[in-house]
Amino acid sequence: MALERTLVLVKPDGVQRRLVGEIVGRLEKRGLRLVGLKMLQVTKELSRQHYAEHVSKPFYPMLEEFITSGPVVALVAEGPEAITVVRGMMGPTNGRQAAPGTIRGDFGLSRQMNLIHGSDGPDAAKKEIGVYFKAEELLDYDSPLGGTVCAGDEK
Ligand code: D4T
Repeated sequence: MALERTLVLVKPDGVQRRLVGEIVGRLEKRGLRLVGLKMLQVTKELSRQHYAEHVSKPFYPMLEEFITSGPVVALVAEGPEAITVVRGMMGPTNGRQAAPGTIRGDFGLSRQMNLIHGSDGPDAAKKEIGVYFKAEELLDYDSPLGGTVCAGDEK
């Protein structure tokens, strides 16, 4: 079992709807450890870096307009299988198809304004953490309560 780091964004709709605490709180309550956290304005250049695989798709101009429309909260969450765990908590891309209990299923109805981004695999996580955070912005700190979140052989 791998201890992983994943990049999470609370997108502009999440910030505007005052859902930052709710979304970040869910990640914390699940047991994930925050190792980096900040609010920032995504620029067009940053959007193109983040969504490089989507830049040539028909929906990209609208996606760029949305993701640059207001501040986002970016964070790096760490935990055993954190990438899969966060993807499960998010629910599928389209909020209308997301099950109750997921973040998108509890708070969203949109495919574009879907509140949260989470890396979809280890390669994406590595790339996206590098896009949003400098190495010195990620903090390694003692976490005595970590022992109550999962057993040693689960990390
Ligand atoms: P992100 O990457 O934001 O966590 O979302 P997903 O991983 O769930 O979804 P994705 O990469 O397929 O899409 C990225 C982003 O584009 C928006 N989108 C997607 C859109 O506006 N119209 C579309 O047709 C699609 C497929 C939603 C998320």
